Amino acid sequence: MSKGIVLFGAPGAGKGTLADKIKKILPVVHVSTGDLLRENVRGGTEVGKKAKEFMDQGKLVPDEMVIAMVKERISKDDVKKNGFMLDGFPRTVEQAQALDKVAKIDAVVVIDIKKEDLRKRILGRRSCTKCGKIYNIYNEKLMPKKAGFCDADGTALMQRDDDNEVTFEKRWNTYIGQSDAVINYYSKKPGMVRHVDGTRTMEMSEQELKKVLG
Ligand code: G5P
Ligand code: MG
Repeated sequence: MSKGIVLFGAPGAGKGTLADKIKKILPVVHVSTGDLLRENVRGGTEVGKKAKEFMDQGKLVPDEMVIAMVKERISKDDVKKNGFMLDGFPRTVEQAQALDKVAKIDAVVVIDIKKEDLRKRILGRRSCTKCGKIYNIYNEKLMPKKAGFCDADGTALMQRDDDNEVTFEKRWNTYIGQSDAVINYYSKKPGMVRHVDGTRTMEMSEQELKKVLG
């Protein structure tokens, strides 16, 4: 049966990186609201123009915009067939309630990490605009082979507009303001929330991951 997975965690916790790992063991469709919003920003759409103001300030994009975007994406055939893995959604109780009305969630994976571990992750992150692959210039294991270019397709890597000290601080505060309420919401359903240690998600074996995902 197809799965509904939610990846939850602070900015830079490793949601996108863990999603890549999970995709190798489960055929679920990776839906990152941050990536969808950035695609809209790059494409100059109305959604993108409105969203950019919030994103650049490290604030949440209004619920109704993000909920509509996710509903549309998860109604597509690939998701119906293979299930989904949401990355960065839901981020508010309102979003979680809206999601419950249209989809069944099997697991909420919370990536636990301390704020002091996140700075280098955020400031050193680079990503490929073509395939989405994520790198980190401060970590030998996560560096691209050729500085500035994607290993997979040779595209020039980019740094996100919100990956700077000032916006990170705001994104962190936004996360702290909403995270407990969302985790409490899902904790009411026994067994739903599964915590993973964000300092060692890269080392987690396939077996460990499968156990977490049930
Ligand atoms: P995003 O795009 O969802 P954030 O802030 O939630 O942004 P972010 O920054 O994308 O999350 P991540 O995906 O959790 O972080 O982390 P990642 O990219 O995988 O890893 C970060 C860095 O650490 C990388 O360089 C990676 O190589 C490295 N790394 C990963 N794992 C490890 C590890 O195990 N060890 C080490 N040493 N390094 C590692 O949202 C952006 C904005 O969009 C809007 C908001 O404005 C938000 O601020 N938005 C929404 N607004 C409202 N509602 C929603 N649902 C929204 N979703 C997005
Ligand atoms: Mg991400």
